[in-house]
Amino acid sequence: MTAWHVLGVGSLGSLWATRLARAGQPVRLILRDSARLAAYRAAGGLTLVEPGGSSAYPIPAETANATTPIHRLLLACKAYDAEEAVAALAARLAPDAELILLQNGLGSQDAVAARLPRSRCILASSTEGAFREADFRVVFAGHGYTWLGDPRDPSPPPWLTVLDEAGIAHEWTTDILTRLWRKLALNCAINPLTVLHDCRNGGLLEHPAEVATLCAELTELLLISGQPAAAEDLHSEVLRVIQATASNYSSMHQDVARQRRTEIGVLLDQACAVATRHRLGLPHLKALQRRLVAHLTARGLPSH
Ligand code: NAD
Ligand code: KPL
Repeated sequence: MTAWHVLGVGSLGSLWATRLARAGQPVRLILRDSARLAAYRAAGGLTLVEPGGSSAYPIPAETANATTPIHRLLLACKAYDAEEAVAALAARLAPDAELILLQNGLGSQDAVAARLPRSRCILASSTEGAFREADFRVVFAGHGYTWLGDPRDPSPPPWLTVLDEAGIAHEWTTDILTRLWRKLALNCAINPLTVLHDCRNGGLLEHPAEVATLCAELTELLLISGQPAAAEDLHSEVLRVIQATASNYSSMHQDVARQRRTEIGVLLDQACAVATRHRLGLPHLKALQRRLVAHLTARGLPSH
């Protein structure tokens, strides 16, 4: 059986690793350095907390410096760490290596694929929700779906059946870029405003004009980027997501509240860069980027 190497033992990486291990799959965690490896070993494994209770999984772990070849790598770090993380592993990747990139937004996937021209990069877009309750202890907070696809090769990999066995709800799509663009637009319409208004997602119902204007500009952006399917009824879907997740804080709001770096670089920055490339004005989106950058800078957080 091919081992699943998992780099990024945070929320989503732990959620995948524990379910794969539970299904009897060989899993190996790749930790940042020997100090994290020692902390993991002291914790005795990864714990997954679900409504039915919590279970611990003593999954073997290593650092990037191990020498065994990697045939299948689940990359589950944040988008801003992705390129550097794979660079450190490049020498270990077997010629037939496949990577599953779980990063949100757009931009990091191309950067990873450009570094690894011989490897197959499968992109993912997930609506599952998980958070770290403590080190190596992850709560499965929201059931969802993971779409997987490869813009360069429409054939599904044979190991998708393993995801069924592991209870990882997923679907293979030949249109993964549409999914990723749609999610990027949703995140650009919701996440920065929740930070600037310091509110839960539902708080945006008090700013309907601001949300509507952003959705109109994002729709223009998707259309000029050749993503008409991602643009369809964007405003209605944004309102639907705001209502469905009204009591949640967006991931960007949570990052700022915890003084953590945000993924603005692969969301709003990416959207504004594409607009500039197409000579599209989009004044509200660009003003939103300036406001968010000022907000992050004032709090001592990275602005990209
Ligand atoms: P996280 O911060 O919880 O976990 C990332 C982990 O990667 C951290 O433990 C970090 O130390 C580790 N890491 C970073 N660089 C590394 C390196 N070089 N070597 C080893 N480990 C390294 O992040 P997350 O919430 O799991 O998010 C991962 C990606 O999934 C993000 O792009 C996020 O937007 C996306 N996502 C997350 C969720 C969720 O519910 N958490 C849902 C959908 C999408
Ligand atoms: O994906 C999200 C996020 O917070 O990043 C939304 C859809 C906005 C839900 O909170």
